[in-house]
Amino acid sequence: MSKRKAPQESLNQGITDFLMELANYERNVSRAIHKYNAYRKAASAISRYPSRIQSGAEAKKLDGVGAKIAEKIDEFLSTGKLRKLEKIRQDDTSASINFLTRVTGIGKNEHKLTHHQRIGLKYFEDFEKRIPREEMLQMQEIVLKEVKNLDPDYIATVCGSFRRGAESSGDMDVLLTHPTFTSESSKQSKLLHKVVEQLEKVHFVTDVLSKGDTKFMGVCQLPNKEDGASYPHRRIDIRLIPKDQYYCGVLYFTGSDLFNKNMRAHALEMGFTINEYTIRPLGVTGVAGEPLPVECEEDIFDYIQWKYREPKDRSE
Ligand code: DCP
Ligand code: CA
Repeated sequence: MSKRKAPQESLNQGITDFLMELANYERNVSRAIHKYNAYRKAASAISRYPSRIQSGAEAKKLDGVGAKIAEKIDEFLSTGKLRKLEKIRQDDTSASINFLTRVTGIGKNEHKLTHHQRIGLKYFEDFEKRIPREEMLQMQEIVLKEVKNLDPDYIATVCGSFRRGAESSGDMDVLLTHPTFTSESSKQSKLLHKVVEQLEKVHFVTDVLSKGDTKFMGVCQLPNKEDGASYPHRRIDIRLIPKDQYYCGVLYFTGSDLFNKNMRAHALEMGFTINEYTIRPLGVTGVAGEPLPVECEEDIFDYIQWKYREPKDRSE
């Protein structure tokens, strides 16, 4: 059931509609709450007016309708539209914000955002920026150093577009495993939490979006530059994967997604099914068998009789 009341058709619907659209724009995009209230008040007065308004001057007699709104009403009555509104509608930012506001009520209830959404807003502009490879290299160095310091038996790989050699990346995708953690062994969530805590301790990880036993999603930042300038905050995901599934994970998270699709299609032709965790043979009936042992990425290519492709050659 809709929480909104069904709008009552009024004689001056065209005018009240454009006033409410302006009101929402002022609230959601300009964050001008007084203008928002002014437009709403005018719209409300006009919606209660019992006859069809013929001019701005007529409307101006109503409480809440000032000179500027009267001018807009004149423009609307003579041309059937409003230049200000046309401009607003063409603007991508305001269109997006209005859309988001409508869908989730973000603008209205900022205090009701989830923690994840709040961090997303806090670093909104940073997260839109891609990460130059030079910075990814520095980030990788920090992560690998801290992991190895904790326990040299850890294995960690920065995957995603970075591993494919991309000049810039959208985020940092780190995979983590440890020889004592397999799909047969009991859960070892400490293995992930220890790494996250260490990265927080050295102030590399700055915020936590979510922290599960096997998947951490968060925010990180390189230490300030020599001149004191700071780097943008970046998105980082760390996944803890059982050792026996590690290389299927590395393959999957190295991508690209197009390459993954093509490789899976080839695997199917050869009678195997590959996913983010395992490679399994398909029986004659099409039922997947037990996972095959995998010690490195090459093993997976070998099973499906595909020539090994270096990460840099995996764009498709
Ligand atoms: N992946 C996939 N299919 C998806 C999403 C992801 O196969 N629907 C795999 C391939 C991607 C990898 O996970 O390369 C990481 O996902 P990202 O979205 O982080 O993609 P990239 O790291 O390739 O690109 P970007 O530089 O934008 O982060
Ligand atoms: Ca990525």
